[in-house]
Amino acid sequence: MTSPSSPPRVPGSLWWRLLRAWIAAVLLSLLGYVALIWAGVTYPPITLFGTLTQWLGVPAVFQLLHRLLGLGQDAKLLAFSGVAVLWLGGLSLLGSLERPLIAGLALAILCVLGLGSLGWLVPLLYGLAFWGLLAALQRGLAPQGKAAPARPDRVRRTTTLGLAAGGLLAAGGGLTALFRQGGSTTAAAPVPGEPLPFGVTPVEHFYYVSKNLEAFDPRLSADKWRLTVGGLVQRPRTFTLPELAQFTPVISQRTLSCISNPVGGPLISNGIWSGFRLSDLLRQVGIQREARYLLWEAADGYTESLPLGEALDPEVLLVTHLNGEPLDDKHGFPLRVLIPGRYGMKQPRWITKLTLSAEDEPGYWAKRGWSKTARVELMSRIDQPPEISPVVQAGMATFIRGVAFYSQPITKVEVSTDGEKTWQEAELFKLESVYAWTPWQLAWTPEAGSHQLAVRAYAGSVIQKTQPSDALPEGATGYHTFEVKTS
Ligand SMILES: Nc1nc2c(c(=O)[nH]1)N[C@H]1C(S)=C(S)[C@@H](COP(=O)(O)O)O[C@H]1N2
Ligand SMILES: [Mo]
Repeated sequence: MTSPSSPPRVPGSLWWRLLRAWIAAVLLSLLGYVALIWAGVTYPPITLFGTLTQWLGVPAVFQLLHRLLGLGQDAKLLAFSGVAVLWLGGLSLLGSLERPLIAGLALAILCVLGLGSLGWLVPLLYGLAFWGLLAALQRGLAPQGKAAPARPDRVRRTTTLGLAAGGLLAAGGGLTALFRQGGSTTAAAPVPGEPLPFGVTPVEHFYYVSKNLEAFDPRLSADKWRLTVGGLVQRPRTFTLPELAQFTPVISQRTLSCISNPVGGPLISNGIWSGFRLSDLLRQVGIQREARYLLWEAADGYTESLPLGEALDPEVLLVTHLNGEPLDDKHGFPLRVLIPGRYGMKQPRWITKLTLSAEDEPGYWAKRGWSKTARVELMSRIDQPPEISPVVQAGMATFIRGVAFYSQPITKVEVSTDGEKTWQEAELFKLESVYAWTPWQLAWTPEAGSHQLAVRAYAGSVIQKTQPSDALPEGATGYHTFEVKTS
């Protein structure tokens, strides 16, 4: 006997609960996606993908993938599909718990514990939303037995099945769209003689940093240069420059920054690079099972290393051209490495040797106290008015302009003209690549006097660090801020 005030029992067997949880999981994923696109709210499946590729960066997994499929963009998309299955499957299991509130709580806690970089706000939102969805579906779709037969159970069951099938279609459609869209590594090659696309740094202005005096930088001859690939590979070999043309060409717009760039500094530039995927080359030489790290050597004795799992990321490129021209001597002729999301020190120029190894070997700068991973910090910079001649005309409409950059898309830039008391949102100019910086501008008519300018950027739930810190060892943080006067 049930008391009249207790909620109607949910005769829904585990099977019906799973179906409802599946519907809630798909709805939650769709809502989350909309929140990502419209408001830049971090999307947990993407964070999960990042966490897993970091932890599962074990070569065995990637080797299996590459044996099965080769290591094109497809492997990365397949890995993401795996994450989508894990995410939706996990949510369905959680959601099938008897109490929606417990399921929502469990989701929030799992997100906080498992996906540390989400913080607590996003898990809280997701937990609440999941709870709400599950509760609503339970109320709307549960067969109510003897209670109030508003609608016959048959209708509820059919609706549940229909929604679940719709969810299956939506999930399938989403993944297909992702596969269609393919990698982000595509760009139009610049046409020689024509102006570069907006936001791209001309080679003459591309920043330059070297451990060598410029006069002692390598000047390599195209004929004599060789790339030697050895260590734990199945078929060690050397490549001449023309032999590299066998690999599928890739063009990608990417921003490169030096880890020693101070806040507001000039050691950051954006170029259109062409080359090919490192993973294609590694597939050709074959990877031995014990291999764990990739060690680089360059003609100037510079060394760096990368865990093999990360080296197999299809976005890691070996490039021969910058802005449509062969690399010049300064910028690494004939071959240099590009790794998204890392500072320049992680990306050797003039490379001559590539060794797979079971042991890591810290790189040139890592041995000297700089970061081992060299992941980029979220940054923003004011370019106009220039800090070196900070004078503007009183009462004249003008723009404050600059750039922002991170390893994930910039979602918001704010500018202050009153010493960080108030902030205004700047207009963003998205470039064609997610690996490129984001130019921004804000219209401004300065009143007579002096004004303290400042800028800060956001990438989803990642906020630019306020705390000023020196570039050594992990890269500079803090806001770019300076005073301008009116003339
Ligand atoms: N072989 C070699 N590669 C190198 C370096 C170097 O000194 N030697 N410097 C690194 C550093 S610290 C940076 S910031 C970038 C700079 O590249 P760019 O001068 O083409 O902008 O190259 C990296 N690759
Ligand atoms: Mo650097």
